[in-house]
Amino acid sequence: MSSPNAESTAFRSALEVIRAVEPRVADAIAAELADQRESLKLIASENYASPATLLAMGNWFSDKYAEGTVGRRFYAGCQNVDTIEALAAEHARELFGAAHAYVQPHSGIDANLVAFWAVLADRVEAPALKRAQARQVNDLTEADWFALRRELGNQRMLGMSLDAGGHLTHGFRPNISGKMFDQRSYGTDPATGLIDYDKVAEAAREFKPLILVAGYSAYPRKVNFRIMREIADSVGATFMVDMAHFAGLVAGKVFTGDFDPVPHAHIVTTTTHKSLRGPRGGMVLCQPELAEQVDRGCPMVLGGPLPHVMAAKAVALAEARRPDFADYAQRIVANAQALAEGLLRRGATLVTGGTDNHLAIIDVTSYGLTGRQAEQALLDAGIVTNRNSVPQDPNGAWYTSGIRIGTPALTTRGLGTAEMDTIAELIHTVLSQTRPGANADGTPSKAKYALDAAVADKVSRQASELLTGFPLYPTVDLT
Ligand code: DSN
Repeated sequence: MSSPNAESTAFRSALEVIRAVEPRVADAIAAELADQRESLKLIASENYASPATLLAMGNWFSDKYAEGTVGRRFYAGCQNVDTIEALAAEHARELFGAAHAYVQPHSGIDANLVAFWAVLADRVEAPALKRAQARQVNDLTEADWFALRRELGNQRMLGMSLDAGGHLTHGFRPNISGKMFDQRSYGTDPATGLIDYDKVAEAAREFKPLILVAGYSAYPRKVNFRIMREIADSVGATFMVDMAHFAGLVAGKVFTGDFDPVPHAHIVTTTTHKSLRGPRGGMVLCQPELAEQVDRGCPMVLGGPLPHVMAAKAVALAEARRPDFADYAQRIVANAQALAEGLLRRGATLVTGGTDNHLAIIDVTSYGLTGRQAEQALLDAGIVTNRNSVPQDPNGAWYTSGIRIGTPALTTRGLGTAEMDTIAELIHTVLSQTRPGANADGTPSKAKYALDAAVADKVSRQASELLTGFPLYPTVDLT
């Protein structure tokens, strides 16, 4: 434990040093803390990293180029970067029981790109190169590569569709993943909202993907990774899981057995800043056979690593190995379920009828609203959420019909199930009192809405009062 005043002193001193150069930056940093302290944050992908994690990022590691990986760098003088990268990887392997960990990706998308690249390099380019036998890689023309790919005949990805809760990088056609791969998506059962594993198996049999992707950014249920692996094996696909959203629940042993992706997947990607509560960044875990290609992520896919962020990853992963993190992970889910139950009791409609992870999706069409209208109305009342598609969304990916809510951040603040019921009441009050607006020509608007200012003010005050009992970063006093 650091001494009681150490954190206040550290942040105050940092701001003083920054203020001497560009006071507006120091002011914005202080304002961000004040805003975060005041807002009821229900964004499922956000959290509050520890002071130790935040402080580990502000140092000289930022000045160092370290392309390559531990012990095999393209720059001299990386001995200290080696130390922190090896430490972060060791904590990741131990925490998740993984054979190999690569802690350089700058974000979740970067982690996914490294994974795609590693699978392509391992399963497409390596055999193709073997066929090219005596020819040198540098001698292969672009036409040679295309010919080899065609010959090999498989650069296909099967992932969860965006409106069912999958991520853009799981093969959404306009995204780079949808350009790199011929893609097909699996959705959810229209009646239950749940993944239908028989349908996934059928799609896999028809499409024969090179990569089967599981994982989500807006699916409120567990995924059975043992079944998904069996499906992948049945068609010879590499099984990849993007656990960015629920990595904290895996780390905290809430998701075990069939629901822990690490023993089942060939390759697992994640961010480090969501339920895992680390610094903003990404990470790849994989089976030994993919390790060599994954470790070539930088410079083959990524720009220079961010050693200062790897230092913070090492700190946060060490924190996640402590017993109290398991308790935190359990509370995240208990809170999400209490919030979902509170909403259902008040008449809200939730995708799949509830949750067994850290998030829930409210279908706001039952309140006569689009996601865009609901998101803004809630924000007016001091409740920060984000709009999200629902399966087969009639309002498309911009306006949407859903609101995604999640509990990792408020759980870090210490709120519990009783407070979740109060929050359900506040959300329901706002949504039930918001009216959809109209365009100038009288047609219905998907963006305009009306919410009585008195209602917004009252809810906002109630949200602030609720938060007063749960101070954010209580050990940090900037005054
Ligand atoms: N932006 C992340 C989320 O909110 O889920 C995914 O990229």
